Amino acid sequence: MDHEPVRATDPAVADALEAEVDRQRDTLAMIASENHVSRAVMSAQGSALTNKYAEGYPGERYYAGCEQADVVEELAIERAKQLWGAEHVNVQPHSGTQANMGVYLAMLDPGDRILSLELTHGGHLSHGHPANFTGQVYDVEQYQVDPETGYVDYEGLADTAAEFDPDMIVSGYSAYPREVEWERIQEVADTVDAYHLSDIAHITGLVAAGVHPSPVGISDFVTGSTHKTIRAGRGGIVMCDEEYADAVDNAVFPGAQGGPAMHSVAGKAVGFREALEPEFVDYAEQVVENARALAESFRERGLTLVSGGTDTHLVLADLRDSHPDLTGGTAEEHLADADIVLNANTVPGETRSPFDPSGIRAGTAALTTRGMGESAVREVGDLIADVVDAAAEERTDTVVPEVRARIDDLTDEYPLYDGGGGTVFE
Ligand code: DSN
Repeated sequence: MDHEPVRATDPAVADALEAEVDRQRDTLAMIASENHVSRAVMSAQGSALTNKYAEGYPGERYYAGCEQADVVEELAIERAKQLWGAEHVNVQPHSGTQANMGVYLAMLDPGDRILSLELTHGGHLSHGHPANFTGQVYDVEQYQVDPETGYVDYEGLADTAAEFDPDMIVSGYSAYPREVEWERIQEVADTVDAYHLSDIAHITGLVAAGVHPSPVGISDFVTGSTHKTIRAGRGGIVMCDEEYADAVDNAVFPGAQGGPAMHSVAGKAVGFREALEPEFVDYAEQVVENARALAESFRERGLTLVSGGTDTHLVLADLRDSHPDLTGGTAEEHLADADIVLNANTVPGETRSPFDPSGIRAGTAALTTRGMGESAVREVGDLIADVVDAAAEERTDTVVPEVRARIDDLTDEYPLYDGGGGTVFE
């Protein structure tokens, strides 16, 4: 990484940036919402477009000098249309939450009703949590996953929708390991005459590659973030049919945001081009195969998985059965000591606090970017189980250093940003 210009003027920040690259190289990024972007995406995000104000949209800007901003934004839009097949795309949202905000502002009035999945069942803050603007501005009711199966309770969703009469139903989740049946939720939305927003933030890359069914053409609105499985750098995106294009564009700017972050839009354009290469389908397929391998290794070691397994890039383990006295937070801490970085997560029927919940969530997008296949990921699953067992039995003093040493070997074997990580990184 070229941090020389920073080092010349600001050694304190340069030290932190270099230490962060080292941290990413030397640890396994298993937070399911994270990934490693290519050098090309990073270069675009660090480009001179950070200087440019470009309020408006290509060809209709409020400021002069937007010729190159227009080129970049049009490329990002065209490539997104190719990837996801949407009629209309807005690539300006600063994040997935800003993308959702754009849709809510476009279609709802304050006090309107949103029906969404509970946060502890896999939903997201921006789907109506009281701590988020959505919970404060809109009237929110929530559906759940089936406590027995861990799959979305589609019948319960339909019953709640019939009673609550929502203006918008939100599907698409942050900690849900199974395929979402978009059509079933769309049928409910049709029955109660509600809009349907599908937030595919976590699975944008899987949907683009066709390894998870697409809600595009089914739901009215599809939102996402661009830095998770799609690997196009930090930001958000909204997709919809042409009939909602003006409403969405006006809601994103000037409704929710001022000037777009054009350097991020450039990152999106570059990352989307990478995702249009045939290798990206191989990558996305491998992400899912790796998540299945991780699930298998967890199951073999006695961990209980929400829904019993995975169809996506993530697994969610509920530690309460296997390790009743171990919290997700304690497991997360010891795993971080062993250089495995994942997050403690709430689980359906959560009995602990969101600050120290009962589950751990692990994703395979970043490991797959480093080039890992099923056998390496299965070994990582075993190493995670070793640390979890040791944490429950207060044996971490001996086990964590052993696991850390093995992770050190694995991160050398699957390098990052120095020739490793597949073709887009070379
Ligand atoms: N914080 C992200 C996640 O981890 O799922 C979503 O915004």
